Amino acid sequence: MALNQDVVVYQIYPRSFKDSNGDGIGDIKGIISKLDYIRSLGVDVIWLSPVYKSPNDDNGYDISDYKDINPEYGTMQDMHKLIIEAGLRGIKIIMDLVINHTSDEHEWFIKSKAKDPKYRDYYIWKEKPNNWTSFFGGKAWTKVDDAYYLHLFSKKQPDLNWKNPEVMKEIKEIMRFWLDKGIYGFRCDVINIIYKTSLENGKKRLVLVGKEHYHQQEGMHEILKTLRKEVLDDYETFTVGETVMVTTKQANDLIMPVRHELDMIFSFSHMEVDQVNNKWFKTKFKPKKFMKTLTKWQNEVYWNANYFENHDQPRSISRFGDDQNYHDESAKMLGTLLFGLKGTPYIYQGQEIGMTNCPFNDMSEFKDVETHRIYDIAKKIGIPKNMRFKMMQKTSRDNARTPMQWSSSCGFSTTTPWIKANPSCEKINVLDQETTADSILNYYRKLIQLRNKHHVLRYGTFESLYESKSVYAFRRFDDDHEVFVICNFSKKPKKIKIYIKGKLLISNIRKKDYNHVLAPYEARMYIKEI
Ligand code: ISL
Ligand code: CA
Repeated sequence: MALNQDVVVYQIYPRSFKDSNGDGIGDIKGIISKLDYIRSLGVDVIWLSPVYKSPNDDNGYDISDYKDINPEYGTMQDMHKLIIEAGLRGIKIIMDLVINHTSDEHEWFIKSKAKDPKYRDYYIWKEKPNNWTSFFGGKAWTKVDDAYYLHLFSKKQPDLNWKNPEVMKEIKEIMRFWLDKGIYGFRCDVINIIYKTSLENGKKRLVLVGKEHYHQQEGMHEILKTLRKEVLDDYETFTVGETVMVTTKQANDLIMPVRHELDMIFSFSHMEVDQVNNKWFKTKFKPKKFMKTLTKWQNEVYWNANYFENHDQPRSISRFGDDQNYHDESAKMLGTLLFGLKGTPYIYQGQEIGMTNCPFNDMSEFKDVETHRIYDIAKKIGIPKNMRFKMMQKTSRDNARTPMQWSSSCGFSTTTPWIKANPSCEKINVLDQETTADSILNYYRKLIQLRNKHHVLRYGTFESLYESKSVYAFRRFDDDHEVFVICNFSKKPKKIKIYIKGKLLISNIRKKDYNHVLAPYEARMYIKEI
């Protein structure tokens, strides 16, 4: 396996990480000021969510200039400095490559709209729309003059036409532009939907009508092969694709060494265990389903990108743990699990201190375009007000987008932040955890050190041992060592029903005697020579 997969990645959502100039918006200088903190975690790579020029309809996932920086975040000089300063600390940076769509304010779209012959076909235009629906709900087509353009996300995010070779040329050049600046690679946004094979009507379904015409198409493989051969292979790079609705086989089709289109992919299966039909309808979290899904992906996929959080997902402790009664325990238990799995671990900003979902009180507190669109649709289909508000509280992506909690007064900015700060900062913050030996933060640091120290944790084979209603146990092994990981997902003590040998490597609960009973949300890792 290529060495570049053997890293720990930290995701930064720039808007909410650190504000350096007191305008309430996180920025690049803010990130630079926190590089020593990031280094102190022991991570190798930063994934930076978009910092490109953008009207911010979808917080930067709507790019209006791929070769410029959003002035709210700083300048190209700041970006150069970030790359250099991170490099000096041994940290590489990957950027978000959003190439399914641009902003409608991108020069290409403005010219396309004006029927400029060079640019008209950069996007997908149709005289009569088909029945496709968008990821953010509602129709996927919007009319301009006498024609409609396709947008699988918001109407300010028109889809690029990947059948046009000019689009390929442009994107190749943009990738080189950033790789030449010292960027280590890309997180490729919704990469498995970029190629639209046909624009026929889709089969009737509840969500994403039309997906059979653009999801995981052969044309996408061709594009990725070209980008690999003609750009990525000229550099030392790291790529992770965000792939929606993939199966394990489709994942392998993208990452197996023979094809090697991407180094690894983010899948969603394990994030969908607490939902019915779509993410807005949550059901009770059943740990066993979570375990079974993780095991399946561990067993079937060549190399996983392991994550429990990102900027699109509510906070993991609030979903899979207990953010009220067992905050510390469940945060550390989930960390133990994440670092016990085989693959590349991803930590989303704030996860390392156990940030939780935010108590939003009113629709006006939500900033996310998706949240508002879905709320409106829920209204249209007659879901009562308090119910649809509750849905949004639980599922909104804004739960992950509240400011990073640096101190008990938040410490993100000197002014009111662009989005509500989570009042939990009083109890959950970096400053306190820096000075508490057994904090969640220091536990994450320890997990990263252990992973770096033990080959078996990075490369060892995975084998599931036990999956009950609330206890998950598995082992990892290589030629020399065996590691056992055991996690309790419940508020109740649980008997350990399997025989575990070895020396205790890490545990989230201090005990005199590690007997055969797991405390609520207890997790342990044991190691043994073979
Ligand atoms: O939010 C989601 C996950 O529950 C998805 O519907 C999400 O929109 C999808 O995973 C694609 O996400 C990516 O592309 C979007 C952007 O809004 C997300 O922030 C980004 O991660 C469009 O660029
Ligand atoms: Ca700022």
